[in-house]
Amino acid sequence: MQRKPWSKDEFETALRALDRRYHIHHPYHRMMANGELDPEQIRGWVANRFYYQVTIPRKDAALMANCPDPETRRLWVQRVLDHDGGAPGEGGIEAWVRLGEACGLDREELWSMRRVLPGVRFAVDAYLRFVRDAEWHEGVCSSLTELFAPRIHRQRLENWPRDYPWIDAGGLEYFRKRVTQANRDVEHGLAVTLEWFNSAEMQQRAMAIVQLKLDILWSMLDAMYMAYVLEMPPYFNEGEKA
Ligand code: AHQ
Repeated sequence: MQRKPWSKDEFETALRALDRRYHIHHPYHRMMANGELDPEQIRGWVANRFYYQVTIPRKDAALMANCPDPETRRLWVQRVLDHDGGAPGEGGIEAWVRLGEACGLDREELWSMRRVLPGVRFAVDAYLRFVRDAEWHEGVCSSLTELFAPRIHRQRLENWPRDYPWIDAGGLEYFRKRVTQANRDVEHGLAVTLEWFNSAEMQQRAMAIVQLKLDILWSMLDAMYMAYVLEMPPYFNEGEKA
């Protein structure tokens, strides 16, 4: 157990070392990066991640509701606008709908949430509930998996046109925007986290919070791997003799 607090540099190094558990290393994501996913497996990922995308601004609004500091809310509200847009047809959720359309999913199918797997729903709902109930600095800390996000978005921008030429490149706009938005998010989120979690015990708490979010992201892909790679969606064996 850590006895004295890390310096800010040591603390940041410890947070960044968690990249080894980021979902870029999940088998589903490795298959994606190697061009091994078939169209149905891509559509399953897009449709399930849509539930995560529409939940992010609700998570951010929940954090703002817990935060008494106008300066922080003024910065954090940008995250809500990034997803909800400034007007109809704008924002990250709309860009994700366009990603879905480019992959052969229509708007109604995405918004119906028919394809969302129980494991994905549980993981995403756990994220929203954590932030809704957490002290707001802990909510800020939980967004720091985005330390590792620019790399995963750049990887898709590089690989998808080569590996998934059947997907119109215009659908990748979401990933393009996230590279800069994630960097901006992290600049603020990391500064708040390094400043606030200033005792050894609090820094261990911060590490556990980021681990929780890594578990959330990893579990989402576990559910998708079972369903779309192993072809064992929930209750696939219904009716078999026990
Ligand atoms: O598209 C993503 C996004 O808008 C966010 C917000 C942020 C948060 O507040 O937790 N995390 C996040 C992430 C997004 N995309 C994921 C991906 O793999 O495309 C990565 C994810 C994250 O790392 O937390």
